[in-house]
Amino acid sequence: MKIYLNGNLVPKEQATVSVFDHGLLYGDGVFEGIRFYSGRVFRLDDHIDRLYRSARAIALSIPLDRDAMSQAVLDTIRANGMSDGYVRLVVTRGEGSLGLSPKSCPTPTVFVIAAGITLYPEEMYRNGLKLVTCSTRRIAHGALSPMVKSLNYLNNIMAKIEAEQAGAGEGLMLNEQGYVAECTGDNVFIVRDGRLVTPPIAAGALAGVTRAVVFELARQLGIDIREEDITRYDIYTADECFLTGTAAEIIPVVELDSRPIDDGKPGPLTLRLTELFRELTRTTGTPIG
Ligand code: PXG
Repeated sequence: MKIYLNGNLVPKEQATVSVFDHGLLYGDGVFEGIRFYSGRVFRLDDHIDRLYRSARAIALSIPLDRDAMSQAVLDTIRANGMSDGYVRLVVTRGEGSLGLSPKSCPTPTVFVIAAGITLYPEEMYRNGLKLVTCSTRRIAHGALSPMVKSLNYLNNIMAKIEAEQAGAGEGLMLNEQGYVAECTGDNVFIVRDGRLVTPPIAAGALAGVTRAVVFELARQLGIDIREEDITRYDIYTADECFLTGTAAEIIPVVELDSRPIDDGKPGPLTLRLTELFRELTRTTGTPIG
């Protein structure tokens, strides 16, 4: 396996980062997770844009321009001879001295991994997954913008542990006000009276790339789609529910907190969107070359 590290493609064994890297010491950095299908990278520009927005928000200056960064992603995939898989793109504050200040970090560390990812077993795509509400709240805007895809995922990890301990496939995260924000690594949607509803970004949802694709698909299908604050009640009583994410794609949810959603089976609109999404991933994207 070849890894892109600071401008070079090196064997995995040589792809090492200093123990003084602030990405490791403080979680100071940003990342993206990107998929490629059938030799094309899905929504590469959207992911690169979000990476640069995340970096700007934490005052981290990425030492490559967007085109060079996109090229690094494509080069890494090509060097590994893959046509389908997952890319992890990470930019950290870089190596520095002990102490929080980024002033001691002159050069950010950039690395790109191309690998496989399976987030949920295939059976969950057919039968749907179960959610539980986590007591760990989604990070508040006043603490660190939840829009930043930073290397600080500890609160989501705590929520994931809660979900796993409860035997659920995913954990639902609420914001400080008690409204639904999202799941630990996915956005959440419900179907109610033929309409799609998802929490607004202001509720603490990440501006998901897959979430945006669902907005496009809904418009194509002529289905009304809205961003509205929702509560757990809205999920308990929804006609359908599903999650979206780069790793998860679109996955049906059939239960929340032991309450079946509608008849406890994946809903028809969820299945239709999944079909259209899969079609898009097979037919669009930036060619690996
Ligand atoms: N919310 C959060 C908190 C995320 O981290 C999403 C929503 C979905 O966004 P996209 O753009 O992917 O549609 C994410 C992204 C993992 C993993 O290992 C999850 C994500 C990214 C990378 C890895 O579970 N989710």
